[in-house]
Amino acid sequence: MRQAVFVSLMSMGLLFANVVAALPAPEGEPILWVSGKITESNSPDGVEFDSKMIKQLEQGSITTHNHVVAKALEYKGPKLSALLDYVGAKGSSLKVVAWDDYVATIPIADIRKYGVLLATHEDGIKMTIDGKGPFFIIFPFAEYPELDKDMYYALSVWQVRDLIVE
Ligand SMILES: Nc1nc2c(c(=O)[nH]1)N[C@H]1C(S)=C(S)[C@@H](COP(=O)(O)O)O[C@H]1N2
Ligand SMILES: [Mo]
Repeated sequence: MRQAVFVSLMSMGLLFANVVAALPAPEGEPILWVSGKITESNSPDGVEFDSKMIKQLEQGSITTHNHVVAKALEYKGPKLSALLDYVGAKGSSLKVVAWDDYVATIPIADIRKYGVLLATHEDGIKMTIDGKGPFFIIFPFAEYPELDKDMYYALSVWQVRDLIVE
């Protein structure tokens, strides 16, 4: 009996450890805040990222023009799908909030289908907040002509600050 109680307490403990599934806290200054329908956390509101955590995510590259820049430039940064997997995203859309309080909501199916990036670099140069940084949502416009419409331009958020899984 006593052993059974001990075993069930142990498994409850393990279960609890699984539920809170704490990710390491950022060592540096947080630069991106992710919240909403996610299973992982490293802060009361969700997952905070510093630049080191951002670099550890699977990176991608997209060379494309966009509605702002006619010339094709190479964008690099974490794949948004890798970030969604890291935080344990359970929703179907991603609300993106910029430092200028601009808000856009991207279907997660589009993020996966088009390999959308949370770009940090443009032609090898790190984007800063006085430009399109620290993060610029990049769709592969050059590769998929069907993206060339207002909806996807409006989803190309720059100066990204918060991501909320809905
Ligand atoms: N941070 C931020 N990103 C944004 C916007 C904005 O106002 N702030 N406008 C969006 C909209 S509605 C469009 S159509 C394009 C506009 O880009 P442009 O005005 O540079 O052509 O960027 C998108 N990304
Ligand atoms: Mo727009």
